[in-house]
Amino acid sequence: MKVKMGNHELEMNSDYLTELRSSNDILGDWEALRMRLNEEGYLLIRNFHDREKVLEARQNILEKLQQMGRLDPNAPLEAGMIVSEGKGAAFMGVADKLKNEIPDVVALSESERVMNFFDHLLGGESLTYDFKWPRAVPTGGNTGAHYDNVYMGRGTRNLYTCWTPLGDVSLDMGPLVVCLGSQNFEKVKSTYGEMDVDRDNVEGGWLSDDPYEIVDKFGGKWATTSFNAGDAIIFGMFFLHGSLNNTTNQYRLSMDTRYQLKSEPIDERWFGKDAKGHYAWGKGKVKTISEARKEWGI
Ligand SMILES: O=C(O)CCC(=O)C(=O)O
Repeated sequence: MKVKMGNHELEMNSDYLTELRSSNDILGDWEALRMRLNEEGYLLIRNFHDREKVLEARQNILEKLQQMGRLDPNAPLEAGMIVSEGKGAAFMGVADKLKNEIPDVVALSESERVMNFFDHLLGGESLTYDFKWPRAVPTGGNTGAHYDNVYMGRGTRNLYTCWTPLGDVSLDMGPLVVCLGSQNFEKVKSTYGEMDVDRDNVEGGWLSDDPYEIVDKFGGKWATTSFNAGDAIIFGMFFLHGSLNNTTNQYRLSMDTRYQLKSEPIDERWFGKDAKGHYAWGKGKVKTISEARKEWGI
């Protein structure tokens, strides 16, 4: 099967793209899970969340999209069909206001089941960012390859992203795609990976929108899968990822949320009632990623 990432077509099960491996075989063995996360860079867990709670969160976000006039009024709500004169993406990063607007989405990210998992995985009491990134990705939408550290690297490095599809997300709906091995791209980690978009003001923050360029230049292999509601994938701050294009006329709904130990330093931008988020990025003189990459020698 062929899929798209930006302007590039990739063949599933080829030299450039493979299937993600699930870690359900070692669930409950915390040492094994930590080792796998460390060695492979991610944990894909099927039925990580209570599927019913994910479907409630989906309903919640769909109702919100309907109120915003984003959905085709002639299609069933559950399909999340985009209105024909679609306005593009919706949400993409919200703090306190969200708690009232899509409470079931926020509750899912902070559920006892999720927090218990991170308490065990991290070996202590965990916390989650107040800021959440729910996404309604339209037809043609995708995310280019990036490390999350460039957006949230001011606190502990022992910080994890959990990407949760809010519904079943097949390959043509644009699921998350990760670059296996990118946790070991030392030169990329110490240059691009140490960038801070609010300090360095580099356009977009993506290392590249070309999946072939990454593999040919730095190594690794892309990997993705079809996700079902309930599944989640967890990875650290230095693991290149993005998403495939959504080629359907339904919104791809997902959320990405962050977890760390309570005892470790936090990145203040993402906490509190008035979490300021990115405050300087995109303002003033912006550097292009190609200029920055030239300077870094990558
Ligand atoms: O959902 C996407 O398109 C991108 C998600 C992402 O970049 C993340 O989870 O950090």
